[in-house]
Amino acid sequence: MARILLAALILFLGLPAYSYAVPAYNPATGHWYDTVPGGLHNWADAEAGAVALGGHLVTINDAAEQQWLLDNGWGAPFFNYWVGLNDIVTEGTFVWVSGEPVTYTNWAGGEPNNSGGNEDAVVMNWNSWPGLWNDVPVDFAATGIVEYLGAGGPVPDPSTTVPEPSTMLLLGSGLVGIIGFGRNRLFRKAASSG
Ligand SMILES: [Ca+2]
Ligand SMILES: [Ca+2]
Ligand SMILES: [Ca+2]
Repeated sequence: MARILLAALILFLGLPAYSYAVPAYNPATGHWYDTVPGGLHNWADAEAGAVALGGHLVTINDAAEQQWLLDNGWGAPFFNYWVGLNDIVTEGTFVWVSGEPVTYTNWAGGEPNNSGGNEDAVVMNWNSWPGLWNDVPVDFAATGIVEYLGAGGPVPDPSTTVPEPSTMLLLGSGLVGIIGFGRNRLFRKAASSG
């Protein structure tokens, strides 16, 4: 019985690690990220969707940002995500659509290969390799990741926003007490199952 309770508790406590909350904020870059809505798009439509939200397709500036994306909802292999890198203007010269300089690359082996002579946009998570990049045709269908500009970001979802302390006080001490009681029970449970 204790084992079942412990397993249930581990499952309960572990759930947040597997259910990603997007939009997501990366404290290292100070930017918000989200999935461009509407499912699969060609590269231009994905970028247009990102601009409409107030950003661009993601610019991966360093290995830390790449890893952060993998750890925060965009890490599944075979799920191709558009990034902002492209060589649409000059074949072989890759630039970020955000205008930021190329300071980091994470190409899959043998890429970019401009296969068929018309691969000018870049997806990450190519094949079974989380994060690795491949140049593909611009009319390939993939999901876009938007990186918001500056400190800008999406309007916070009220259902996931933690109330300010002053709001908590207005809600009354009764509710606060219930939350506190629930928390204490949870922690006691965690402590007793060891
Ligand atoms: Ca970036
Ligand atoms: Ca190309
Ligand atoms: Ca390629």
